[in-house]
Amino acid sequence: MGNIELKVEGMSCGSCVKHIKEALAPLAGVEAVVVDLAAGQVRVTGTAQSDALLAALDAAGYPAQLLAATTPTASKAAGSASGGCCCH
Ligand SMILES: [Cu+2]
Repeated sequence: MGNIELKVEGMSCGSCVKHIKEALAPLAGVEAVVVDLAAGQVRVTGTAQSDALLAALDAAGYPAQLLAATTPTASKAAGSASGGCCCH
């Protein structure tokens, strides 16, 4: 068991936090999901595969990347065309 730390783009409100938890919680191996809204980070405890977590977040509309194996992203995602929260 371990922790996987993810940097999640697009989180901007408490509903996003809820969406992210709902997206990750059902995945195999996920025991706990802790979301840090202010930092834009998510910590998943358990034996989940990081690939599955990233895929689930992407599908939920929150592009994410592994924090542990960070390749410094060149720049802040080119001006976030989506603009703001994706909650509806
Ligand atoms: Cu939101």
